[in-house]
Parts: sequence; structure tokens; C-alpha cells
Amino acid sequence: MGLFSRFVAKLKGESTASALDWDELTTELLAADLGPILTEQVIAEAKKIKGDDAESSLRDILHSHLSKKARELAPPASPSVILVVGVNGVGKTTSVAKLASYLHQASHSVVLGAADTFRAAAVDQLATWGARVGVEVITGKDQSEPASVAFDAVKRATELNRHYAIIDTAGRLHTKNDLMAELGKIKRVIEKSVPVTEVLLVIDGTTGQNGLIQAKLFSEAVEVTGLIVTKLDGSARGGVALAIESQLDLPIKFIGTGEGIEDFAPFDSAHYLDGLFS
Ligand SMILES: Nc1nc2c(ncn2[C@@H]2O[C@H](COP(=O)(O)OP(=O)(O)O)[C@@H](O)[C@H]2O)c(=O)[nH]1
Ligand SMILES: [Mg+2]
Repeated sequence: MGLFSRFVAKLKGESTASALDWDELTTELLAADLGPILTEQVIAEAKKIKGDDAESSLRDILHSHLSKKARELAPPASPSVILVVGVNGVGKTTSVAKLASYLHQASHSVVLGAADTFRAAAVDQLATWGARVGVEVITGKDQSEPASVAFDAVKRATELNRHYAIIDTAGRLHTKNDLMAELGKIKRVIEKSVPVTEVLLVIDGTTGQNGLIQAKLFSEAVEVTGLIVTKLDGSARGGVALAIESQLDLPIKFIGTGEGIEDFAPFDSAHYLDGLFS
């Protein structure tokens, strides 16, 4: 059952909601990870609603809190460079592979850069995905500088006139300043040859309000242009996505809904809101 279906059903035919209903809606919004700030804003706006059009009004309220920034990916160039960042285990490498497959299927050419050089397993993971998808993966020698692998991948994409270079990076704790600074370095080194057109922050949709803190700190370290929200296949209702959009004005560009390569789609705000109401 969607987040608001019960509430809207109750409100039908009433001119105002009772105090109990507001408490109930507040609890539901918090349980869905909208967070205290957005929940308070939505409740304040929702209190002006009359019963009959509660659903469409609530939908309008939520819609007004979504980011107005472009959700489309930067257009293909030669190459358009996409840096993928985030904390450990959120699904960066998987999302890089999914995005490569998505672009590949749309007849775009792609080169991947395995700039998570911390762990050999991370490089192998991306190489395996690359082979499966059918795109070239640039890797460095063991323990090589992430920035130099990223630079090489972009150089390769430039030489081959590829549309996109997607760079996977190591997971980093958003609270570790030196690791966050390294992201800036990777970006600067790439930009000696080609501008970075997208920095996509991967957020695990099940991590709740911590996702909001991650988004805040990553945006301070590097200019994040959009989000990929993963693991929206589970029971989590993913309301943190709305909180991030509302409070940081970052557009969600893609969502991940499973471990498979096809479990990935551009974010569709109407569909997302439908899910909250259906
Ligand atoms: N259920 C689910 N699992 C995912 C999704 N995206 C990634 N994963 C899983 O999350 C785990 C960590 O993914 P990985 O890409 O290695 O994360 P990274 O450390 O950020 O690179 C793996 O087991 C993935 O299969 C998703 O959208 N849904
Ligand atoms: Mg990884």
C-alpha cells in the first residue's frame, strides 16, 4: 500500500482532517524516510488541503519539493565524462556497469575506468561487468593512483572518439576529509584534458536519513550533478530520495532496483509519486 492511500481515503468527504490523522500522516512520512524537515513542511502545506481533492493536492505538494534541475544525462561528447562517487557498498560499481549497459543499448559508445585501485577485487569486478556488457575497461597497475587511471580512461575514450567515459571510484567515508579531497584531485587531473560533465553520487535507498548527510558532504567536496538511488527493490520506501531532492536540490537521474544489469532505469518522478499513492 502506498504511503498516502490510507490517509487520502480517510480524508475523502471530510472538510478537515482530525488531529489524529495529522499525527498518523506525520508518523507515516517519517517512517518513509522523508526526514523531519521535509515532513514538517509537507504537513504544514497539507493542512491547507480540503478533503475532496486531498490526493491531487498532496501530489502537487510533493511534486513542488522535487528538484527542477535537468534529469537527463549530459549529452554524448567525445567523450562526455561521468565520475561515479559514494560511500562503500552503496552500489557504485554495479551502477557503473548498469549505466554502461544502458548507454550501450542506446547505441552510445562507452569506455570504463576502474579507478577504485584500493582493492584488486574491485578492478576485477568492473572488468567482469565490462566484458559482459561488451565495453572496454581501463585498469591501472596494482595500487596505481586513482587519478592516473581516470586520466588514462578518459584519454583512451578521447583517442577512440567514444561518447562516454564512466569512472568508477573507491568508496569513501564522507566524514574522512583526505579521501574526500582525493575526489577533487581525480576531477582536476581528468580536467587537464577533458571537462567532467557529470558527477553522479550513488546513494543506497535503504540507508534512511544518513543518505541525506552523505549527499550534503559529497556535494561540499565535489560538484555533484545528480544522484543514482539504488536498492529501491527492497521494502524501503525510499523517501530519502525526496528529502535529498528537496533539501539539496539534487536531481535523481537513475534508480537501481536489483542486482541484475537490467534493474536500472531513468528516474521518473510521476511514476515515483504514483508509487507513494498507489
Ligand atoms: N538489491 C539491490 N542490490 C544492489 C543494487 N545495486 C547494487 N547492489 C548490490 O550491492 C552490493 C554492493 O554493490 P557494489 O556495486 O559492489 O557497491 P560499491 O562498493 O559502491 O561499488 C552488491 O552485492 C550489489 O549486487 C540494487 O539496486 N538493488
Ligand atoms: Mg565498487
